[in-house]
Amino acid sequence: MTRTHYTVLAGGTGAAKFLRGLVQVVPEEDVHVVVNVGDDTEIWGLHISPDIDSIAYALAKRLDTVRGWGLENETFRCLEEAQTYGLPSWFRLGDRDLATHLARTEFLRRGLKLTGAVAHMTKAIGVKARVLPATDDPLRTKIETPGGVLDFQEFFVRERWQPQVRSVTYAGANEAHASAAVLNSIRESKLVIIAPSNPITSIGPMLAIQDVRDALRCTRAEVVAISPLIGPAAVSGPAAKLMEACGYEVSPAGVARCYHDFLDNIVLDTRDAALAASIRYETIGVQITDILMPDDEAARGLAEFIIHENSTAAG
Ligand code: FO1
Repeated sequence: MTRTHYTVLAGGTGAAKFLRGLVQVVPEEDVHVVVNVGDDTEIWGLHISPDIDSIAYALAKRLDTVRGWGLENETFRCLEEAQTYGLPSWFRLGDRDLATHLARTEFLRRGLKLTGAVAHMTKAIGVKARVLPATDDPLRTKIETPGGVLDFQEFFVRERWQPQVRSVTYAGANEAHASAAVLNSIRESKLVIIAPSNPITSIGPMLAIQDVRDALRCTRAEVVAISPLIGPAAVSGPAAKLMEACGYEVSPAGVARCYHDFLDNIVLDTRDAALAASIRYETIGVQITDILMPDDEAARGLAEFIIHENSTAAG
């Protein structure tokens, strides 16, 4: 059977940028995106799926690329009004973004699974790629701090990722299963790409689902990860802090170790070329290029590099 699609494991901002590049290089319909749901939360009774929305909005060219989340040209008048009633306003739901959360919550209430709701909604906004929640089961990232256990959004947005982190856990992971669509996408892929997303809170929750990890170990496709770190610093967000808290070396070599049991290749930034020898020693291939994506043009360049470097394996 000819394998025609590319599978990308994705979190939010970094993955969204990369996907904008990838769909300039391969047909968008050939892209399957398996997306983290560990960041999902409930605000004002609405089911919020931040990573799914960032990916969908980016592919629909509607993402606010300056903020890295939500819709462009957004207003927050409902949020202001909600404050009048004492509703929490630390998580900024935009007026037009609210329609997305209302629609998803309504579709779930009618009995659709998250996968079905997302398929319907992404089609409606013109996304041709398949956007697949990693699981339809409840899976939530929990951050243990000295002040107590926080949901991911409480830690990331409300507390601006300042509290000390004692541990990270994935509530529901042991009971969660990946959908058949996710497993088929990984197993039958031409190439699996791990986006430059936080290994602990964006990719980690998906790897905590045993089916997903097994599919990555067993797939015939090569698996290539793009480092979300340059040297010891995250390109954006708390990846470095969380890796350290989870006992990983804070470097692209530490990222490779997070994925050691299924990773074939890792893409490092030119500035980290000196790390290549130690990673290759662990039998993971190293590919070196400029991994920063300040704009769509740079993202296209990175995607082109990855498809080209891994095209023999992809067949
Ligand atoms: N990120 C923030 O830093 N502040 C916010 O108020 C915020 C609101 C928000 C609303 C909808 C949505 O889909 C995402 C939102 N995000 C916000 C982004 C989100 O917290 C993170 O980018 C991801 O969870 C990390 O990948």
